[in-house]
Amino acid sequence: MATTMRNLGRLAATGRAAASFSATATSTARRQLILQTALYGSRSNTFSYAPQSRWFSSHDRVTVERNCGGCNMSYSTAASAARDLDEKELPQSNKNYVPNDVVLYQYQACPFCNKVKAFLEYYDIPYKIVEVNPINKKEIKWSDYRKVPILMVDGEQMVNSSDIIDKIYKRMHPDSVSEDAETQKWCRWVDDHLVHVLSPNIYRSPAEALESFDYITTNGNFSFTERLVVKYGGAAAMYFVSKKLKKRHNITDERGALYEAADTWVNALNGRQYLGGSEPNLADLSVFGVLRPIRYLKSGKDMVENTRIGEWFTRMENQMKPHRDTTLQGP
Ligand SMILES: N[C@@H](CCC(=O)N[C@@H](CS)C(=O)NCC(=O)O)C(=O)O
Repeated sequence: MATTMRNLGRLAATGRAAASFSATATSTARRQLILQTALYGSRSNTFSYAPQSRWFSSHDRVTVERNCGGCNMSYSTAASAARDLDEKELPQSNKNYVPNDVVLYQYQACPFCNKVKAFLEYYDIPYKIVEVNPINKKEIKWSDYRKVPILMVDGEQMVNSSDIIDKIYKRMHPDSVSEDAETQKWCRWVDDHLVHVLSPNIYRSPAEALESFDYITTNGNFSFTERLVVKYGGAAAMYFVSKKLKKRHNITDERGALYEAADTWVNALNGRQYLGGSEPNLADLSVFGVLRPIRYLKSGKDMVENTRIGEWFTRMENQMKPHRDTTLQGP
């Protein structure tokens, strides 16, 4: 997806799509930023559970109310979403190491952020979320690292989704040898292949690009004006960029590539409930995490209808523990 961002930036630089943003953007750089970052930025003014709720992680069971002007924001939490910590239900390893204070800086729809969230939720690690505004990124101004996810773990900054997961996993399993070759192979497949199939699919047609940007902007951390500009401008831009991405990644039929990836994954399961056997492992969590934001978009629905991935996906959804720290921080 970093490639997506670079491509998007390049396209923006040509000015072809940037014109769409001229209503509010104050400079070319700003327009570029909007384009570059709109892809996975997301946050809602009001999260409440609704028909499309399954697009969201359990984190979103939080109810968020935000003043439209963006000045006053109050967050209330759905206490029912908080799940009592029952030691007996926790994976054994979680009893050894549980970080105290975990804060995830994210874009709601970012596949890499969702990988980290899937990991935290599976291991029932409470975390706070800071939704980053993808245009000014002011929530991560303090960091030299300019991407998300950033995970602060008891004051320590962790970056890069795979590294974050590996680090925490190793702390939770200090005595275990590193992940087996099969798990490592499929974790790499997620980063090297699966993520590249997503953009050409979710921006495949003007209607799908608009659907994706509706999701992104409805749930992203944008001002009212940014939301409108990014929704339509971003959809138009990404529709064209996704065609370039298809070429770059040698994809001729984007849906075919998505279906093939989904069935390749199911074949890898080889009859097992999860790649990890009777319990998900890090590869299960990675595949699930990156697919989660698209699952209830048209591309994700098509994927489930046309491949064998649905049952595994539902099993994975059921493995996620409700997000237990309902604190949201934002501008
Ligand atoms: N390899 C990184 C990739 C992270 C990444 O590319 N994140 C995107 C969001 S999906 C990003 O922050 N792009 C830069 C930007 O938004 O300006 C990871 O796995 O965490």
